[in-house]
Amino acid sequence: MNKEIMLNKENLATLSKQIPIPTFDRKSLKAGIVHVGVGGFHRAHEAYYTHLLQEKEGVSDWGICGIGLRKGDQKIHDVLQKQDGLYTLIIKHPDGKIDSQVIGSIIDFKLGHDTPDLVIDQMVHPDTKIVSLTITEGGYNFNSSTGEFDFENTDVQHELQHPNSPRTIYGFLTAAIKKRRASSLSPFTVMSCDNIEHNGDVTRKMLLAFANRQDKELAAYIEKEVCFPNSMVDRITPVTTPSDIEYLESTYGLKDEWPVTCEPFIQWVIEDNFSNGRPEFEKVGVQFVPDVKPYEKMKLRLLNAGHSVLGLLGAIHGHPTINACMEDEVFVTYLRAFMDQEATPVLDQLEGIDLTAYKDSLQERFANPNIKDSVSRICSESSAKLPKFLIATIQDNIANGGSITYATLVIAAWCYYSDKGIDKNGNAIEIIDAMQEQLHEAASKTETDPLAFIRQESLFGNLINEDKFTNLYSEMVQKIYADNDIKKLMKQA
Ligand code: CS2
Repeated sequence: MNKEIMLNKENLATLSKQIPIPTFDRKSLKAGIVHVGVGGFHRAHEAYYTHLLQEKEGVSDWGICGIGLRKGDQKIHDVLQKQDGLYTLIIKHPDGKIDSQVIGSIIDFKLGHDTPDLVIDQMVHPDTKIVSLTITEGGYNFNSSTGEFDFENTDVQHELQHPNSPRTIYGFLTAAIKKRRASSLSPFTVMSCDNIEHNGDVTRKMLLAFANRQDKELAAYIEKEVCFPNSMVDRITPVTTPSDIEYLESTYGLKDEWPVTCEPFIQWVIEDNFSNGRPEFEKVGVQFVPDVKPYEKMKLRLLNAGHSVLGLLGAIHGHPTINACMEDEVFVTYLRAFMDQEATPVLDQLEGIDLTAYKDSLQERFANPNIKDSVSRICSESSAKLPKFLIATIQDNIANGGSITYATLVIAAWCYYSDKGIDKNGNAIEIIDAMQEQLHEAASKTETDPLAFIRQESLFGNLINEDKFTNLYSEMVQKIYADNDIKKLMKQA
């Protein structure tokens, strides 16, 4: 068998015989975008759109410098450095067709925990016009129930004392904005690409809260000069598996240590609100709109919440993937009932959007049998996701007198999942959550205090005082604990 060819810039010409490679001039690219959080999603979404724009227009101002702020980012840094920023995007269609191509928009990578000064310098560089973020829902450091900045965070406390050794995104952004200002450079745009309602407004509010404690004058400058566009981002991007790496080796003789897989669907709706110029992303299908809020709410409350509904119920039933859930009629019916009867009635008016078609398309996307998106990815960090994706819908329906049955069963399933960590067949479930210990501790009191889990105010706010919710939840959670037959309860809902 032939030896595989390593993915790097020297080998691109040889590889071009097997697989599409970047055809634009990567050497002349400047890092106009500094991106924090180079996970699979960024590589399937913003970096892909940026690649498409290069392919189409060959503009040299908009390459990407990746940044990792956490120790865990070392691996992606090492892989991308070794591969000269190149990686393969594997797009998996529902009919089994697979399109793979090498993406070339990432041109550099720096690590914040290792070399904070280099990260700040990169953000301060005159070429930098946008700092974009995919730092996950939990990375924004706000209290879910109050929406206020969490000053208790020890990293935040450290950087407030030591502004020159930042640790969180807020320390880095303030240090960089301050330096740019001192050098009379225009500020960059801060562009959040995370699944948070009003993601730009939230980033702005949190950064201002932090900056106000650190340097009030700088905070006033940020408030006046820095733009934070809100955006809705969408592309289902499962965790890369060893079989994806093997697929590239056996199909193309290509050795890529960390490719990305995703679905064909892609969407980015963003407000045209930039401090210092922007790429002409509209040329590659990005929608610029005056107000993105209705779109984000629709996506978070239907797609992301729908994922969590399937993920948590699927996890305790024993379905390994989202598409396995969608092969199960009980799950499909349940998902649609949740979307139609609970999520849709509390969405805002959306002109020109056919919600029925949107929900139909979500069902098709979830059912894509080649994506194999694990329920464990969906359930990971539920404590940061559910308050916005699902609990907000329960709260809105309580206020409106609407149905809360479908969403409440999911909360009861989340309690059981956090407590027992096993599925119906007794198999252990891998739980990944920054609040894992607290969740487990609260959930484990359920047998003596059925409402223990929902007493966690930072997640559930004042729902504990809503009898409609507590009565239903209490009944459901006790039924799950009695025999863990989630499908029976789903059918009864
Ligand atoms: C998922 C999202 O993390 C989750 O729970 O719902 O990652 C989802 O796949 C993306 O937002 C799709 O755009």
